[in-house]
This record gives sequence, structure tokens and C-alpha cells, in this order.
Amino acid sequence: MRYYHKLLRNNKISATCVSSVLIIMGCTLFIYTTVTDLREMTESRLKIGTELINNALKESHEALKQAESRLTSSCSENMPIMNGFVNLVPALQSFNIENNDNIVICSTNSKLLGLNLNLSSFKDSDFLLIKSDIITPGHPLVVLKRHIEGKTLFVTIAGSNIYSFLDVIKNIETFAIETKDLYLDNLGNLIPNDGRYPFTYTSDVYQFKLSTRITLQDYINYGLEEKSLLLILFILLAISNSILAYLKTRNPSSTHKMKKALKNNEFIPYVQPIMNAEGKLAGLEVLMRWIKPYGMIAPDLFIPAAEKSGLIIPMTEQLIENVAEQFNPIANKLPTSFHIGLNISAKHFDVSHQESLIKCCEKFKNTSTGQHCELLIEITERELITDYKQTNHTISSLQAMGAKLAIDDFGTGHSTLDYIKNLSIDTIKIDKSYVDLIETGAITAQLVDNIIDLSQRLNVSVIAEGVESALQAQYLSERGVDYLQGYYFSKPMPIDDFINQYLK
Ligand code: G
Ligand code: G
Ligand code: MN
Repeated sequence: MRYYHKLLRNNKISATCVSSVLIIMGCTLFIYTTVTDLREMTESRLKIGTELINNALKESHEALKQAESRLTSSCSENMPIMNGFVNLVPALQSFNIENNDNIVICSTNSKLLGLNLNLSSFKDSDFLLIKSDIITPGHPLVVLKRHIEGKTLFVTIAGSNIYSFLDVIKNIETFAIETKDLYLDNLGNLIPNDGRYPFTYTSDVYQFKLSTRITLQDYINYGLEEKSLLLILFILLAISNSILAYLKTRNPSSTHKMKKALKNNEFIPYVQPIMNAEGKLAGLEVLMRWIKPYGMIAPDLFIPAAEKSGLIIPMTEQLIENVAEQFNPIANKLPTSFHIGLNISAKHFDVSHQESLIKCCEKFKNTSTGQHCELLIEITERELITDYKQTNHTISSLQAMGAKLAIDDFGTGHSTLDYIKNLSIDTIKIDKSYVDLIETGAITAQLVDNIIDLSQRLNVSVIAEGVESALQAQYLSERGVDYLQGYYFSKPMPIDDFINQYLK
């Protein structure tokens, strides 16, 4: 039973682990794809935006280049040409010429004449963002410059002509046209370049970059809009894993449910082979399983409740009948002196149930199976037997019909010696926890030798439980243990499988 508590706990822990891993994987994938996808998308929008702005500037730039070759040193000669371009290219606001001292000496906008627009502070750039209250108060401008022989030609373009493109590509907070010192954002704000927009794409034609930033809110919005399905999928997987684990491990044992299950024959016998010291099949232990559509329920989830409610009595008796029924057709194939171990609750030895137990065993004895095997009644040491006299009386009756008595989980209870003293036992089943100690180097390992020694002195046979390795099997056989049971040989299995595997 103890193994089951451990197993159950492990089940819960592993289910929690699987669910946590699923959630962590889901979140990681969600975050990863959200971040990479939004960044990729932003990058491609920056590229598209840059192309749009390049194209929008191209006409004005062309005008500037064409004018260059036609201009003379006379402003009055140049004016018609400049005016021509301003009229021809809708984006152009003004066409201007500065002298060496950065004074506007010729302009299609007379307000600019004689002014120093301070464009020289942007010496190394032909693409400028400026705020000019003279041309269009309150609105930023884009300036394209060209230097020729001691003069500077420049055109101004309304900022709105340019930043209106940013709205086309806008998907996140803000895009901005970036020069060395300034940002022009999609709302027409001209603000200092303080590095606030770290994602950039550099124009390969003009000296600006298109920039943006992605805020946490942008990531969240994008993730929820585009990637929520992924997250939901993983959350659903985690939830269904938890539900399945819950269904498998929850305490299913309301008396009502068990009564129904008993009626439906849902408690079925699994059997685990028991070998003799030579490794030949010598017997088996019957282990009850509750089969549900979603899987199997471990005995320690329902046997304690079954014992409490008294249902363990009909459940055990039905189990014994099932075992007989299934083995009957091949009973003659059972090896000689084959024993079938049954776990019998202490409750079954109560005055009110002992008759029923004896009858049930008698009935079993009269089946074909019963005639070809020996019953081994296993009483666990951890259950309290109070009335030894009464119990011994029942046991004597059972032994009279050829059954044997085994103390199960030997060495784990509080009354090990009491049982030996007071019950007429035939077999000791050494608990797995002792077998586990073999070859571990633990000082307590010699307890195994002591139990074997004790059983030999008492002249009872010994079954070692929970044998998981060849080393343990060899150790135990060398010391005279009669029978071995454990995963090393086989796990518990349905009777059909047992028959196919061992009796055909
Ligand atoms: O093999 P398994 O893990 O099922 O056994 C777990 C424990 O459940 C056993 O050690 C045993 O104490 C208990 N158990 C299994 N089958 C029965 C049964 O038919 N009757 C009783 N009383 N206990 C059982
Ligand atoms: O009735 P009893 O407590 O002896 O039942 C034995 C229990 O030990 C069952 O739960 C059975 O499934 C389990 N068991 C049998 N062999 C092994 C084994 O080799 N390793 C482990 N861990 N459990 C085993
Ligand atoms: Mn047992």
C-alpha cells in the first residue's frame, strides 16, 4: 500500500510538472513568436515607409538637380526658373539660393529674402528637418540642399507632405523620420533626437532614417491579436493534462460509486507472477484494479474507503470468483504446487464476515482452479488485528482446507513479533523496502539477512517482494529465499496476458 501513496504522489507531481512545462513552453513560444514577428513586421514597414518617402522626395530633388545647371548668378534671371519648378512640382513650397554667408539672396518666397535660416548648422546633410515660422508657422519643413560653387540651393517641402506617409505604415505607436538631431513624427511633431526610437531603417538616397519603437503595450496588443490562439492551445493542453491527472488520482471512492462499480464488475484482478529460486513460475499474487473508461484507478485510492464501508468484503469475494472463472479453462496447465496469493483485509476476519470468507474460499477450492493450486492468504502487517483468538480460529479453518497464511509487507508494521507469536503463519513476504537495501552498502542492509534468518528458524517460507534487479534476485536466492516477486520478473498484468505469457 505504501508504494501506492508514493506512486500517487509521483503521479500528481509528474502531472503538475507536465502541465507546468506545457504552460512554460506555451508562454515561451507565445513571447518568442510575438517578439520576432512584430519586429520583422516593423522592419518591413520601416522599409516600405522609407521607400515611400524616398519617392515623394525624388521629384523635388530632381527639380533641384535640373535647376542647378540652368541657374546663373543673377537672381532676376533665376526667378522664373525657380518659380517654374515650384509651380510644376506640387510638393515644392519654395526654391531658394543662399550666399556664402548663409543669407538667402534669391527666393520664390519673398519673406525669406535676406534671412539666415541657419541651415549651415546642418553642414554635412543635404536633408534637413526644420521648423520655420516664416514659411509655415507652427509646421515643420523638410529641406533638400545642394552646394554649388560657393552657393547653396535649397528647396522646402511641407513636412505634412512627407509625414503623412507614416500613417500608411503605422501599426504601432509612432513612426518618425530621423535626422542626426531631430525626429519628425507622424503627428507632425518636431522633437529632439534623444534616441527614443531605436528601431531604424536608413534611406540609401537621402540622409534620414525612418525610426520607431515597440513598446511593451505594442507587444501585448500584437500578441493578443495575432498569437492568442497559440497561447490558448497550450493552456488547453495543460488544463486537459491536469483534468486527466485529476480524474486518475482523485479519490473516486464514494460508497455509492463503488457499489455501482461492483455491480458493473469494474473491479478486476491483475496478477503478478512469483518465481521460485530457480526462476521458474511458482505462483502469483492477485492485485485488485478498478477499471474506468479513462484508465485504471490505483488500489490505495479506493481500498481504504472500501474497507471503511465494508464493501471490501463483496469486492474481495467477487475478485476471488473472477480469478477462478478466468483460470478454470486452463487450470490443468498450472504448474504443480502453484500458489495464488490473495490480499485479505483484517476486516474480513471480523466475526461478522469470517463465515463469508470461509465459504468463499471453500467455493474457490471446489473450482477447477482451486483444485490445481494452493491459496495463500496475505494479511498485511500494517492492519491491526485485535482478536488473535478469533482470527486464528478462522485461519485454522482455512488452513484445514489447504490454504496458507502469509504476513504481507513483513517488517513494516508495529507488531511484527506479535503476529509471529500469535498467528499460525506459513509464509513471510519481505517488504520491498528491505529488498531495496540489498547491495546499497547501507548498514541496515543486513536486516534482509536477519529476516531470512528468522524465517528459517521459524520454519516458514519466504517471498521477497519488489525484486527489481538480477543482483537482488541472485542475492536473495543465494541466501535461501524460496520465492521472488517483482518488476525484474514482471509487473502485475491482466489474467489473459498472464495465461498467454506463462501458460501457453
Ligand atoms: O499491486 P498494487 O500496486 O496494486 O498493490 C497495492 C496494494 O493494494 C497492495 O499492497 C495491497 O495492500 C492492496 N491491494 C491490492 N489488491 C487488493 C485486494 O484485492 N484486497 C485488499 N485488501 N488489498 C489489495
Ligand atoms: O500486497 P502488497 O503490498 O505486497 O502488493 C505489492 C505491491 O508492490 C503492489 O502494489 C505491486 O504492484 C508492487 N510491486 C510489485 N513488484 C514491484 C517492484 O518490483 N517494484 C515496485 N516498485 N513495486 C512492485
Ligand atoms: Mn500482498
